[in-house]
Amino acid sequence: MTPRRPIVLDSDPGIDDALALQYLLGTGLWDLRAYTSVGGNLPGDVTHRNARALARALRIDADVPVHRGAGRPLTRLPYAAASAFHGARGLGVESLPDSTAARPAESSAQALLRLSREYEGELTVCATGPLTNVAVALLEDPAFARRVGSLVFMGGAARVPGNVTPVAEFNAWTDPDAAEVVLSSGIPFTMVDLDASHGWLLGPRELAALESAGPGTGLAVRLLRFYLEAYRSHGGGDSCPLHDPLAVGVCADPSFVTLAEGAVVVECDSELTRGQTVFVPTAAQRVHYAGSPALTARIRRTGRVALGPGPRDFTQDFVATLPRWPATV
Ligand SMILES: [Ca+2]
Repeated sequence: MTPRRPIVLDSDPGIDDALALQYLLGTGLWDLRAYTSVGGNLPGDVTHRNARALARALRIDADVPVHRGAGRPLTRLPYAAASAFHGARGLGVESLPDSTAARPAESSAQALLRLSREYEGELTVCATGPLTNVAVALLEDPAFARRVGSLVFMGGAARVPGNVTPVAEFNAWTDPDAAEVVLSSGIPFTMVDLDASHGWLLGPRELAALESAGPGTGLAVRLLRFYLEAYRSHGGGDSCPLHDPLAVGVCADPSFVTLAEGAVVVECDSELTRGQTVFVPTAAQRVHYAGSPALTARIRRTGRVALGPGPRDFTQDFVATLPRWPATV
């Protein structure tokens, strides 16, 4: 049996964040060293409470510390809550009891920095909310970028429209400055964007499969019903994307997406295009920005960017994996 690899899940729960956590545990592939919350879908105090409650519901709160993260974006005003998709308190209509575990003294960024030293070159960081915590870690210690083995994050839109404005995806829009700090840092990143996540949908058939899997997927089914209804009422038809779980999937197997190498530059100045993630393929570097030494240097910081779904069926894997880690509620 291969040893489980160290990972931190950094998230802003959030319905699909909750599903991502259960999926991660269900894979059995990971040694979850910390669950770090960040403000995003809702303010930081709410996402932290949700993260603690989810850790309890998924029976990990005695073993996995849940750290509190950034309470606001780096320079922007606090979040416009995404309650329309996630519910007034972030987890549909659920009100899960808080964990009784002690609250760690370290912030999310401090935990990320410590773990990057303990597991230098080996640590995977999976971020499914705005990149504020990762940016704070990088601002405190830029060498975090070279100690992290791999950063996989859900966010951005490379070649498709955004989902909060015509050009911007929610996480990148919420804290564009943090995203730019991260993507210009040299950290080995994989961007799991709307280009890919809109390719792996969950609909009534998959919901029925999860429902028949027993009580351990009851919480996930209730959350998904709320999420599906939100997508339906926003014109999404009868299915919803699996944004955050897909990012967790890609940490273990990139073949769930189709990747290309290049730079991603985040628009931070214009209010019109705030949070737009401009993908500059590596092959195009000599063509673009010839007149700008600053941009020419910037686009040398490259990573992997998903341009669409990949050959392996993520929706199927998600439905098969979730029941392997039953929730208590
Ligand atoms: Ca999220």
